[in-house]
Amino acid sequence: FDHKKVTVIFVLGGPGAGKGTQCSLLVKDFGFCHLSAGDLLRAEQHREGSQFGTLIQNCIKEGSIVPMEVTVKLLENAMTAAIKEQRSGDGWADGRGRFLVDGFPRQMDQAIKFDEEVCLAAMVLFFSTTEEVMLARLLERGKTSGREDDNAESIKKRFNTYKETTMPVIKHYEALGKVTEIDSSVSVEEVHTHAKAAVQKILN
Ligand code: UP5
Ligand code: MG
Repeated sequence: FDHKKVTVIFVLGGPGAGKGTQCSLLVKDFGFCHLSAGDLLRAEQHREGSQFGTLIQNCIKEGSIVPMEVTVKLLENAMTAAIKEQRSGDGWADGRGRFLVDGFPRQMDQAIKFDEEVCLAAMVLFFSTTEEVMLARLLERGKTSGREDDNAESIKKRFNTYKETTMPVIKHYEALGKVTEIDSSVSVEEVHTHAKAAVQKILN
């Protein structure tokens, strides 16, 4: 993608840190197109005729990472479609597509592939809180979410993958000076105030 035409922000943080919640609010503030890698994978899992259904289902339940080719392709397709339709609101007012890429990249190989083949991200929003907080949120959400990975056993595996595989990605972008870390232990509104200010900075 032409860097002059798109602004990509990666949104990272542990399972249940509040990535999706905050992205929805930033969409309203700035007219971003919100692409959740997890949501795209879940949609692909249930798409009739998909050859990846079982693979995705197993990875999600085990909290492991789906092979990057699948996820990068889904993101690329979604971005292309959004640009074509000029989907989302104000983000297109200045002729630029604005994307919040939520829950991606969560493994170094994905990060490198996306940087090289899709585009460079302008910044990384990193929502951080404790495992205790994340566990409580996920178990609560699990009562109604229907997500196959919102159970104690899967959550434990997701935490491990996050620590071992995704934290190095965050460290990588930190070394490049791209990360803004936001404490997401506090209320949705407070987290949003900080996230909004951080995004505003790079859009100016
Ligand atoms: N909540 C949110 N913020 C709150 C706050 N400040 N105070 C109180 N409550 C708050 O929030 C979680 C819950 O907490 C909600 O009930 C919310 O109301 C409440 P949410 O905003 O949904 O958090 P989020 O960080 O988005 O949590 P999510 O569970 O979506 O994170 P994951 O990273 O685990 O899930 P994701 O969908 O990104 O990935 C799922 C799986 O897909 C991965 O485990 C992996 O197997 C696979 N995957 C890949 O293989 N590759 C990828 O690139 C991406 C995913
Ligand atoms: Mg999410």
